[in-house]
Amino acid sequence: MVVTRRLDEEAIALQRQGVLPAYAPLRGQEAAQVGSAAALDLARDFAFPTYRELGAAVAMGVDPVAYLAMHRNIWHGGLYDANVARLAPPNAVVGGPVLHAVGWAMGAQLDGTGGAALTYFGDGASSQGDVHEAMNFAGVYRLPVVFFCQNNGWAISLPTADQVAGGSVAARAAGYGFEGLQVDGNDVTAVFEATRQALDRARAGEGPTLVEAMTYRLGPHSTSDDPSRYRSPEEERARAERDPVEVAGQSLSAEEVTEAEEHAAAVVARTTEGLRGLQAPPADELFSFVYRAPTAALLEQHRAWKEWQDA
Ligand SMILES: Cc1ncc(C[n+]2csc(CCOP(=O)(O)OP(=O)(O)O)c2C)c(N)n1
Ligand SMILES: [Mg+2]
Repeated sequence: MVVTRRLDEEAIALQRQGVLPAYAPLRGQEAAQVGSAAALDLARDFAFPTYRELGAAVAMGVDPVAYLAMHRNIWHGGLYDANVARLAPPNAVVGGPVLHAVGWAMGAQLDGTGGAALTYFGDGASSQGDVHEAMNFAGVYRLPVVFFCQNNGWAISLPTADQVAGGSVAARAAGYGFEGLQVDGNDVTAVFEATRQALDRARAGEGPTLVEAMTYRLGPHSTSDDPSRYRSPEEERARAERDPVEVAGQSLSAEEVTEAEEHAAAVVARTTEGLRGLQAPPADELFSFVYRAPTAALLEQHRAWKEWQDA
């Protein structure tokens, strides 16, 4: 969580310095992300992130340079191998990862591999039509998937209360025929336990679970957002009192916290250097990864593109 917090701060600084064109901060959501991702069995499971999942990537052992490469905007998604990392590329389509996770879970059920999918999505995404369809499908087929909602209070400038009727996101699960529960998203142990149990049930063939982690986005929606336009400093201050990194730190000794900070500082230094040094992959790769074998139309586009490039 400390590595995540410090990397998140550094990513914002790098955006301000013009190294990253844009970044989506997660300050306040470290427990939700780290606790849930730590519950995965990386030999069998697979996670599907949104655009705000640096903490999940860190907890899954993904190289932060490869993850943050997406924010350098030099290539689609991150530069890590999703199959090795067991983490799909970051997905900026609101609700998008939920569909992918359900598709993956259906594959896992057919293959009998025994793994479960864990999908991230927000309180705002929970109102997206695609998400309802994905959850209903997962409920009908009893797929091995955990729907992990980070309710951070806001969908950009829209508060949860203005778009979630029925009391909670978790309450919706009943309509799809599976369990929905709320957990303190600022308590890393509680998040870990709830996710671990949900993943265990999914792998045991007991179907999906919706976990709604109640947390708060302490920073802006993105580096181009100004939250003071839609919420008060009093609200932010009150919510900062349950800062998940500080909450977790209370169960550590001063030496352990120092050790974590030293480790984080080293990771940040390495990541900054790596990100600054990243070169864009050859633009030709635009064509190489479309189909396994290129079509005639694609070859023609590639030829025309080369001609334009060389002109
Ligand atoms: C399909 C789609 N619609 C709209 C957007 C624009 N958009 C980006 S983030 C966002 C709000 C998402 O809120 P939430 O799901 O609560 O996630 P959070 O950003 O709080 O993590 C919107 C509307 C988008 N990226 N994709
Ligand atoms: Mg939100």
